[in-house]
Parts: sequence; structure tokens; C-alpha cells
Amino acid sequence: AIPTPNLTIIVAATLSLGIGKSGTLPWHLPTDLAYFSRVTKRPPPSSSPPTNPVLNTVIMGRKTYFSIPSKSRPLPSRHNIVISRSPRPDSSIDASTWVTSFPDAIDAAAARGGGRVFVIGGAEIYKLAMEDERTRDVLLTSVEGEFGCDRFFPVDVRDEEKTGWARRGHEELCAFVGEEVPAGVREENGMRFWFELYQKP
Ligand code: FOL
Repeated sequence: AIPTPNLTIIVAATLSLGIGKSGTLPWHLPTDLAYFSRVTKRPPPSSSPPTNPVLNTVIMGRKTYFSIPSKSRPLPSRHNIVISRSPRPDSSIDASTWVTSFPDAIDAAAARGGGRVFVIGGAEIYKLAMEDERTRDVLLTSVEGEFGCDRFFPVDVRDEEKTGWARRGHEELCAFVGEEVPAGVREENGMRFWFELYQKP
């Protein structure tokens, strides 16, 4: 049997958990997207030698997949798994793997083995992942402001009392993602945001 992988959620959300608006990201935060790109590409610590690098997997819903600019789709240097109840459209004959359920997505990721498995949204898929025991880590970019969001992350992991999720310190965040993450509040395009790690103890 193939060991079942842990799942890491990566998400950017407002303080009221807004993540999307009209089918797209509500903000333009290139620094956060670059962080997303580096972190989801980086092989897990103490994996195979760099000569045969392992690919991480990104799991997402169909709407999220098509929200990614076509020039970045499928997300390069990552195994892309797309969840859709209906068949893959002819418009996406590309290197992505299509499955019809969340469990099938996990199975497809496990069959690959090796790398980390990230759940990258959107709202429906985050909900399924947050209900799954294998989801151990949430890499949250908190964004200040409102933006009129129409899609929301399902659980406020910042509310430790209510949810049981625990915020980890800056050192643990750096160790987890494998890079020196800037600590504290950042600002870009007039928006304030910061990088955090939450874990299920
Ligand atoms: N997590 C975080 N922290 N921020 C996000 O914006 C985010 N977005 C999604 C999922 N998790 C996230 C889903 N939406 C791309 C575009 C939209 C998207 C995810 C990824 C994208 O184009 N990524 C490319 C280019 C990154 C860049 O422009 O630097 C990639 O290589 O990852």
C-alpha cells in the first residue's frame, strides 16, 4: 500500500477569510504569488538528491485551475491535479491530471509519491481539505482590507480556542517552507499582508 501523504493548505485570505472575487484573486500581490510559487515548488527537506528532484503536487478545483493565467497553467515544475465532476474539457489537453473527487486526488498524489502535497483551493476544495485529517499545515498569507470577496476560506485557523489550530512562530515557518521568510507586516500596492504557519497539534 502507498503511504497516505500529509496535506498542506496554502492560501491568501483577508481577516474575514475572503479569498476570491468574481472568479479571480481579489488583489494583486506579486510578492505573495512569488512566495506561493517558490514554496509549492521547493522539494521537502531531506528528500532525494538534486540529481533526481521530486516534484511536489498541487491539488485544486476546476474553477481555480482556469483562474490561473494560461501562461502559468499547468503550474510549472509541479504535478497539477484538477478536481472536476465533469470530464476534462478539450481546452485543457495539457500536462495536468484530472480526477472526479477529492479522495481520487489524494490517491493520484500518493501514487506519485515523494514530494509535498499542497491544496491550493478554491473555497470548495479548501472545505474538503479542512475536513480531512491528513491536513496538518496551513500556510496562510493574511491580507488586510475587504475587497468585496464572494468566496471564503471555511475555518478561521487564527481562532485557536475554537478551532484547535495553533499558530507557529517565525522560525518554524522558515524551517517548514525552507527559506528565510520576511517577518511581520509587508506592504505592496498599498496593501498590508504577512506570512503565517498554522498547524493541527
Ligand atoms: N496562496 C497564496 N499565498 N497566495 C495566492 O495568491 C494563492 N492563490 C491560489 C492558491 N493559493 C494561494 C490560487 N490562485 C497562480 C495564479 C493564481 C493562483 C495560484 C497561482 C500563478 O500564476 N502562479 C504562478 C506564477 C507566480 C508568479 O507570478 O510569480 C506560479 O508559478 O506559481
